[in-house]
Amino acid sequence: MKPQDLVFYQIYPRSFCDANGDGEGDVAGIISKIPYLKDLGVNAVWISPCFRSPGVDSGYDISDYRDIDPRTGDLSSFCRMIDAFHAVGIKVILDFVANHTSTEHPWFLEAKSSKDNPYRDYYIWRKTPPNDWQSAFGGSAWEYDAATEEYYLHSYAVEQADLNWENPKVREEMCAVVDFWLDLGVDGFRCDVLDQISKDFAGQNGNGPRLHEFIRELFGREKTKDIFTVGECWSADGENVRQLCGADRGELTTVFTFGHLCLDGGKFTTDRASLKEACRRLAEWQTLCETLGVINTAFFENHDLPRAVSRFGDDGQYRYESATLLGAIVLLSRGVPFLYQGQELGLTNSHYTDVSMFRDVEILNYYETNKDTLSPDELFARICAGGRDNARRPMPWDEISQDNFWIPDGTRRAEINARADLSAQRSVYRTFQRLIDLRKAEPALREGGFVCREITDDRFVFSRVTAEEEITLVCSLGKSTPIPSCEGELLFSNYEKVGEDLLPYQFVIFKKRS
Ligand code: TEU
Repeated sequence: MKPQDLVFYQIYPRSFCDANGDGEGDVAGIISKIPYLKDLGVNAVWISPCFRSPGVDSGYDISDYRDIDPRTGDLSSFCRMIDAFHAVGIKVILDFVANHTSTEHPWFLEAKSSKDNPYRDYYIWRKTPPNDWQSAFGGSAWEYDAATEEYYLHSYAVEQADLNWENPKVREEMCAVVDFWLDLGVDGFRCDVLDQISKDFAGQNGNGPRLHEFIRELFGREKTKDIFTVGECWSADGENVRQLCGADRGELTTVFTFGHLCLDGGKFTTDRASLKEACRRLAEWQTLCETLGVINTAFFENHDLPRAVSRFGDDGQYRYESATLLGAIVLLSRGVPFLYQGQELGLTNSHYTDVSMFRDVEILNYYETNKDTLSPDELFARICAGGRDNARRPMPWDEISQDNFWIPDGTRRAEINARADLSAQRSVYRTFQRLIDLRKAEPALREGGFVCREITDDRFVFSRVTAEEEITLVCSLGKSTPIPSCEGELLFSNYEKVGEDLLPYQFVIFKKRS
């Protein structure tokens, strides 16, 4: 199967489905929802980390790469889950967290025990910090260890120590981790902050000089030649992407880049994000990747991002319309589309006014750093708009909230939940289903070129084109606006009627023979 034939759905296990009622999503819960995913039409899932972990960064701080966290399940249930996905034709990729381990990982416990421990060099130690790198979650990225009188690097939380990829033993260990999961049947990996594994201590923390060599050492092997890999590469520009994407050269199938989502104002901002600007950048990136001949990804959401319908759409009156419009943009784009759990229900951000509602280390650090300088209203408004917990609230399967869940709910569950959406006349899920079906039915949506027709304040129009057909998506970016003249057969819209004007957040899809 070609990468473009895949439609991915990201599962964040802790918050997906709690089958045993202990307050944590689990493997049994995921298995119970396979029919729901199959019906939606996705044919691949990315499972966020649920390996053994102290849980400081919700699983991205791994203390055992080869075991499943007991809160989520165990290795044998996890393997049953992989088989159950495969049985219905859904591929499974796992998160591969290569840049850092938990400081509870046995390697780090050994490493910090003494300077001459054989594991010392698995991590990055310095007598004095060689630069002023900051941790992504705030504060210096160098942490002093009083016992051995050196600093170690942590690009993320203090409890996430960066591995030293210059050490060949680390590279061997990481290849062995990849092989362990391939032997258990997984189809590939989403590689967490992969562009940070090679360091350039005199420059930025990313895209170091040995990055491509390290990636080829991991994925340029006989055993890895047919797997699907997607690297999370925040700092990649066109040239980096050209080098990174090339499974035939032992590098990656594709990458996640974030240019269309890193808009002015930063992460914790209440400034309204511009849908037009996001579309403009997305279109630019689509065109560039096509010119470069690489496979790109298409997405608006993941477990680190606020809900797209709240950020770019209208999560009040036009929630159904804007959620489905954003879905249409992703699912009709060039490359490999990724949906995030709950996006298919049009889940929204919620508003909270008490710090006890949050669990994310990034939010809590931001809160601590800013609580004395910002007013509580401003601080909560920022956290609620940009915080990662928006994506990590429990998946609302029905209207009943679970009191003992690891993260408090407080979402609009009574109104927005899977049961309600599936029986609603205007169901976000059903519209996503139709869009996925369309992508499967129309080669142009998988193989076709990307042609941006128009981006104005009011409209975004693009076509996917092959020698035989042309499929055009016409979007209202929020207001009523005339439909530009589009030839061809009307396939469908997220409104019942298609008139002379597009209505707010309406999309219309046309098909024409070339
Ligand atoms: O994210 C990398 C990353 O850069 C984000 O942490 C980003 O800086 C932040 O979300 C922006 O607000 C990956 C994972 O997706 C994330 O969940 C992890 O926390 C992080 O790596 C560390 O493993």
